[in-house]
Amino acid sequence: MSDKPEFKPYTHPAGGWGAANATARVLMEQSVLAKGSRALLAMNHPDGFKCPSCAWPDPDREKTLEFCENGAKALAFEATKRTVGADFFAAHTVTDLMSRSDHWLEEQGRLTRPMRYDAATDHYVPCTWDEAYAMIGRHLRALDHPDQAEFYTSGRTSNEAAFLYSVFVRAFGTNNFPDCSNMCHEPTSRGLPMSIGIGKGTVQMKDFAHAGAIFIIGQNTGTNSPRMMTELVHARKRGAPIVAVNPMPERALIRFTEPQDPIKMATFGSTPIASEFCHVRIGGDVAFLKGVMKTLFQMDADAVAKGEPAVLDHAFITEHTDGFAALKADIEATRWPDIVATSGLSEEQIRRVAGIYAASNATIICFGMGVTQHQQGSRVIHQIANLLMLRGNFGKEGAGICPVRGHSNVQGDRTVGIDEKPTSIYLDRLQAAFGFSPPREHGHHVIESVQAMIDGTAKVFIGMGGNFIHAIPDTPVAYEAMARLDLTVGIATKLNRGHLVHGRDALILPVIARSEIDMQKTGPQFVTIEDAMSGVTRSHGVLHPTSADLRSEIEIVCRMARATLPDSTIDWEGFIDDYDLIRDKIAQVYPDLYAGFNTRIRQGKGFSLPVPPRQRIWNTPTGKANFLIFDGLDEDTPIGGPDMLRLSTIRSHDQYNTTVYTNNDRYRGVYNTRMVVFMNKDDMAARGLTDGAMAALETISSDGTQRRVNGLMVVPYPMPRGSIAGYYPELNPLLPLSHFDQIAGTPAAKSIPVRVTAAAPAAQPEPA
Ligand SMILES: Nc1nc2c(c(=O)[nH]1)N[C@H]1C(S)=C(S)[C@@H](COP(=O)(O)OP(=O)(O)OC[C@H]3O[C@@H](n4cnc5c(=O)[nH]c(N)nc54)[C@H](O)[C@@H]3O)O[C@H]1N2
Ligand SMILES: Nc1nc2c(c(=O)[nH]1)N[C@H]1C(S)=C(S)[C@@H](COP(=O)(O)OP(=O)(O)OC[C@H]3O[C@@H](n4cnc5c(=O)[nH]c(N)nc54)[C@H](O)[C@@H]3O)O[C@H]1N2
Ligand SMILES: [Mo]
Repeated sequence: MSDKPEFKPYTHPAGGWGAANATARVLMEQSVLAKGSRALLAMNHPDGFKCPSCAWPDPDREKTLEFCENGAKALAFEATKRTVGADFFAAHTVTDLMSRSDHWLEEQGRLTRPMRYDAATDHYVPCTWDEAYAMIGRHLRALDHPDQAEFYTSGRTSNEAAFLYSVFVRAFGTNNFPDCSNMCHEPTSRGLPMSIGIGKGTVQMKDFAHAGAIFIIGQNTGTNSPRMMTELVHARKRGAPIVAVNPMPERALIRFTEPQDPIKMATFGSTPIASEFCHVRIGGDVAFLKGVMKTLFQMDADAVAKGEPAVLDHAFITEHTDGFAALKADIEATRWPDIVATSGLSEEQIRRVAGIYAASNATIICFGMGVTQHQQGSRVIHQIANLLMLRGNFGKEGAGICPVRGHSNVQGDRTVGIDEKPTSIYLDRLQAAFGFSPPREHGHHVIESVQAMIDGTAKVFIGMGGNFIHAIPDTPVAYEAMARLDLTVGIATKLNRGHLVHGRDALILPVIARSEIDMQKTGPQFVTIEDAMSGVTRSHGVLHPTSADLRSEIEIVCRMARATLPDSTIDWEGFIDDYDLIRDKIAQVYPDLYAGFNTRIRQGKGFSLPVPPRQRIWNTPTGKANFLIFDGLDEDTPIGGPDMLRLSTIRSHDQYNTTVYTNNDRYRGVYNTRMVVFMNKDDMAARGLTDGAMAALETISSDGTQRRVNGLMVVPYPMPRGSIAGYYPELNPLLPLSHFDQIAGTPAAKSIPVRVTAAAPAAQPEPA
């Protein structure tokens, strides 16, 4: 195949041989065939390690293999034989590395030893671990106030490391915990408690087998949580309808072949997935949800008038909810023409979906970034909860809300203390368990931390995993702000852009990965994670660490703490030797969740944390599940004129967030480029754009800043009119820092108002 950018629509089912071949190829390319397949056998097994890719739980049924194409990719790129050591950094200045693509940086391999930035030569040079810790301690102790430091966490970090990190940072004196979840499911964590008293999903894996219908709103299952496809295939095979709501007809939501189904593989068979595909406009989900609820109210009134069984679950509504009358008034006042115009869906289709929902005795609604990353993302979730409550779909087998989380431990990190707004109960327990008084002032989330860097009040940035600089909005502004910091520290497995956009002093600290053996004084250690359904499980690495000079995240946290807080009475060294001691402390700080942690985690596959709505217990101020009202239908502030397009920044099939595996996106038919914009043919024609034309996008905003990305290939695609899409992180320069959800602080990355400006030539940096 040529290496020219091209668009060739994909017409096969997703999964199947394409996925099986891609799995074999990626293991081969990363030269990890032998060790990779050994590791794959151990992935997601009770005595193995948890897949580093997504937060979807393991099924209850026994299978010999429990991985997917994208899990295999994540593993292959983690277990790769390629390494970047001292020689690599000696051969490249940081300026040189900056000119390379993200894909190229990722391809170079695993970090092997601690490195320090040397401004005199513009190279990263080797340093010892002790020098690194001393540098961190020196910078942190030199600050006027602990709030001048920002402590980022990405969601691969284990419960044990995240818990100790939060203890260290609070003992140091700040609650500045920007976290990847701030950009992700924070609207779930902050918005959903207002409805049902907890910011977590209420379904368990076994519910999928009992659901009468499943909705998937704004989530690209086949790419981002492929193991969830198994549940969808099973549901369809037993006749449960699936409703997909998405501006892109994602391939796996239409047809799918399980790569682990030998008969379907041999016969090239496949299963249709969505029985109803709702081609919603970007930001049209509230209109859709209100339309479904409007139909339900009408059906209920008709049924009652005819003396037939009610459509709404009035017993549940009376006993368990608050705010029903106000919701009913709001929904009934919402007009069909507005619902149709905003959602882009026909009244007929919305009524049909309401019929599916009304006919199902137990419904699960799943959702992803297509819901959360809007200016009113949290309030869209309230409407999802409302719809579920109308038919008592909480605390019932086969029913509930299912936020499909991203990073494999993003939910767990928040549970064990990575929270810029900690509760006083938690802080009191922390004080009792560790004997220091933690700061009570709330700290920074991601947006606030970037603002502090821009304002010059932040001086130090420490990144526990992740690639902060490429995940956040307003890339060029963020680059400049980051470069003014006194110290940046990247605690990471792989080299990424975040290590190249650095402060005056900078460190790269390489860690033992999830798949690798973590050997300490008391023997090999395991860590734990909490999946998207609140299941806590063990993770034991099985591969030998890439280099002897790697350290565990836990050791790095403890040694940073010791270097920063020399007089601390906490036994940091003891935690490094024996991770059970950390779990004992977690149990002490969270007795309601983690009592008996060390015993329970060793039994079977682990245990589930309590989710009160499963028992119809509502920890809200009213003591009930609350129907909440969404004012109007606009998820995003209307801005711009008739030429405005809503841009959604999404993931390709071959990337993991900021990690780009290849420049292809198989299911969407894009090859050899990521600089594309998916657009409806009529929107193209209205702008004089032809297939494959080059275009530039410019953000529409009122803050006086010009945000523009050039060199985008226009791909004609079945998008609704006015809705366009392109890839994250390449399009993050178009996302203003001020464009975020007011409840959660989550950047509205799925709804950037833009216009197409003059055509521009291709500008894709892809050096050899
Ligand atoms: N292989 C792989 N797996 C991953 C990741 C990865 O990058 N690669 N990332 C992980 C992480 S951190 C996360 S958070 C998840 C992300 O997984 P997803 O939640 O699937 O995230 P996205 O790919 O950003 O896009 C979500 C979907 O929303 C749709 N969409 C866009 N705007 C709207 C809208 O207004 N309404 C509706 N209804 N839909 C809309 C898009 O078309 C797309 O199908 O996946 C996790 N798993
Ligand atoms: N425009 C736009 N922006 C977005 C999004 C979007 O959809 N559109 N999505 C947002 C979302 S949902 C998220 S979650 C964020 C993601 O933001 P991040 O979580 O910050 O980014 P990742 O790309 O997942 O981080 C990858 C890096 O993590 C490091 N790493 C990998 N494994 C480990 C490990 O085990 N330990 C340690 N210490 N490091 C490790 C590697 O060095 C790798 O380069 O981006 C957000 N930004
Ligand atoms: Mo995420």
